[in-house]
Amino acid sequence: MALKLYHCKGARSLRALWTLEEMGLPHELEVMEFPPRLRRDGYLAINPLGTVPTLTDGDITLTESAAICQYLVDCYGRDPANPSPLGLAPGDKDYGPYLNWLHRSDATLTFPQTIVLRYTQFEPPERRLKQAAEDYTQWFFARLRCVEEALASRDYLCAERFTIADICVGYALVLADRLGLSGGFKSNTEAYYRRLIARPGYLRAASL
Ligand SMILES: N[C@@H](CCC(=O)N[C@@H](CS)C(=O)NCC(=O)O)C(=O)O
Repeated sequence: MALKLYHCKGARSLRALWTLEEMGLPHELEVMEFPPRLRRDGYLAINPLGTVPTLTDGDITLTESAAICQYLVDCYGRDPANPSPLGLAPGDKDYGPYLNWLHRSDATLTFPQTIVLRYTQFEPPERRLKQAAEDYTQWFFARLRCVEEALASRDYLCAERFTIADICVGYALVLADRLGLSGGFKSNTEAYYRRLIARPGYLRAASL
């Protein structure tokens, strides 16, 4: 096994690192200054987009955080003698919702947050856009209703257990917290978020 993760503290690469920690998979970790395209010599040769995460596994390279989580459970969590509970497979009852949450975690939940982050923190003061930040904050909370509703009668999003769907959606809640938006979580979401970030696997990943 030759897994290597390129990570920046607090970035989406936390999803991949959290999955590695939950699975107990041996890996090499490189923690870089953000943004790595400017701060880590040679990073664009590894990932031409300059984004994190990047996972390499021998000559395979992945750069999408939710895809990396799925790759890890599918390629390293399917030992019939000891399958990882973090992944679902076609044929599992909740496989459809599981895939939907994996994609939703980025395409629907972190997408509006990225605009808030950019126009409240990353741009220089003269380029910040209060209106865009407010509008996309509202957009985020409108989309977050799906999480609140899904948790009305269960502790985790699918399969009645903790999976990478929770890791991927959980990162959107971590980012919301970082953006100062967690005060807007409704009760199910708030309790879920507390449950996720109390996990030893999360705590280890977040500390690195
Ligand atoms: N859809 C990608 C997004 C990757 C991404 O945009 N990562 C951000 C950090 S959270 C980044 O590296 N930004 C730095 C840059 O754009 O230079 C994923 O989920 O991995």
